[in-house]
Amino acid sequence: MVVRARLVLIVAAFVAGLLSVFAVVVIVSGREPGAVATPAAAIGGPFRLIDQNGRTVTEDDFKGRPFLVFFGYTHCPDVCPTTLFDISEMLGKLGPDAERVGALFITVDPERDTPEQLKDYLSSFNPRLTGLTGDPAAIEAVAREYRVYAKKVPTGNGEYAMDHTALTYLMNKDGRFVAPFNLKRTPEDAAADLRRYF
Ligand SMILES: [Cu+2]
Repeated sequence: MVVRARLVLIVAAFVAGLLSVFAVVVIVSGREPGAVATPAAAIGGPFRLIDQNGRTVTEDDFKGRPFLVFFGYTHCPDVCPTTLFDISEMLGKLGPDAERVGALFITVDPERDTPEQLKDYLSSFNPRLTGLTGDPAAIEAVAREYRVYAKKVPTGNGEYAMDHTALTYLMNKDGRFVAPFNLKRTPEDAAADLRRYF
């Protein structure tokens, strides 16, 4: 229950942040139309990370395809595996069209989530998932761009968990943020929704 309550808080904080971005845009655009960044521009951005096969991956690799971004870590007890399972089910429903989307799992725990660890972990999920890690500075930078909250929480014996934002971001084929992507529906419905952004 504590974990759940904490996650609710994290999501609430994110939504509040998002709303304030929209509010600022509305206020600014009221004054000076045409010279304003869209809210979409406020979330996401360039990154340079390493995938589970040791290859360098940047946002350019997803140009022309909508993609989902989820931040988490492989030692996560429930939210990450559940989300990755839901994304996997949806990718399965896309069939061959799964090649037309990206699905990124970016670690907030680069210390433990090496490319090898990601590869091992992701072998339980849809092979089209891209696991991404990097040096702590690169991870911090991409988390900041996506306004992701992540914090180490010691659990005793030198072990730790990570509190983290548990949103799945839908980015369009220009790499711009569209909206949080809803996975709490049938994989068929989620897949149909994603197809609208091909
Ligand atoms: Cu998690």
